Amino acid sequence: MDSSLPLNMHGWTLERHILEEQRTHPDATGEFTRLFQQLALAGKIIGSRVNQAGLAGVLGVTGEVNVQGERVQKLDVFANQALIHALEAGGQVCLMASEEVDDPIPIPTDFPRGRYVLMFDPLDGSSNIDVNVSIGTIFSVHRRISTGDEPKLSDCLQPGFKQVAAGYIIYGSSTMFVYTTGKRVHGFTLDPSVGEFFLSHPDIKIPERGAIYSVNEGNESKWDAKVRDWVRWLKTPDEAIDHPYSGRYVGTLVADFHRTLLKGGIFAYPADNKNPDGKLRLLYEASPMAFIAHAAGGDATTGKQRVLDVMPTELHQRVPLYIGSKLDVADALKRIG
Ligand code: FBP
Repeated sequence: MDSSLPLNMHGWTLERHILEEQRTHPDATGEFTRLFQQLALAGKIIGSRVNQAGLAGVLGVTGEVNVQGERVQKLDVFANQALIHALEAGGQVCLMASEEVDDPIPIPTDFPRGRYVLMFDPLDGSSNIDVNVSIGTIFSVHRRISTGDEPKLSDCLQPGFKQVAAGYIIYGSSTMFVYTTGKRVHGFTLDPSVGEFFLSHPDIKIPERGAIYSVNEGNESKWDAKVRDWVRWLKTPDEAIDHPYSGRYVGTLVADFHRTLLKGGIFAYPADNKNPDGKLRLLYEASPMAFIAHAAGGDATTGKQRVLDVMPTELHQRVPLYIGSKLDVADALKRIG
């Protein structure tokens, strides 16, 4: 889908960029452009509420527990509603799925249905919402594969390499929209005074090797020996291989991945004896991030296989994740495999 765009065109909005990409795409219908317009709108709405959270009385929990067994944050509910509302009426999607909702979300019958399936984590980094640390929205787009009147769960349970697009919106010191359609990764920064995302990080390439590792070392006692040894190896001084690496961990996947994408290195959420399949969800966390990592020249593994090759069996299934620079992921695999 990508074409060789004049990437140094500053002042290019996200919408213009998608339009340019679509222009060279043989069967483009404009559906994709509208899908991204609505995703960007939802991102702006969520971003503005996140920025004012302390004033708008939306910090804290609702008192409910979601399908993941997590306490639901008020902003989780707001973000989930903002995405559903922005995407359900446009006629681009036929089915949605969210971290906050047990089952796939049907499109109301009085709205037209499109050919895309959208899955998302409406607000990633829930433990950081109340403490003003970067959080984000993650999305994954597939084409519908089922036939018949009603889309099906099978439309959601597709392997990551089948994605047609993936991305995230990070609500940090600035709000950024980062996406790929499989070949290149582009980043756009929101100019709140204009209300538009502008191209700020064209054609992002992840360094082949970094010098930063990112993992919650508080889980060390729950890891198996190989994972423990791998992390200790990263921290052990060895000039010949530029070790020790520096440790960075925000506790928001979007933020830890964004840094890894720009600076290189490796982020991991290994399996442990509390989470034998890891903590992160395949369809709307690990898989979209893996799609972006590969498009930027990086890699992503569960420790046993490429994340993009995992055949999903459940909507909210979890997978271990090792993601980042190609050589750092290869080193991890050598040691934990
Ligand atoms: P949600 O906040 O969307 O549930 O995502 C899970 C997450 O917060 C990731 O963003 C992050 O990488 C991880 O969990 C942090 O987990 P822990 O607090 O166990 O390190």
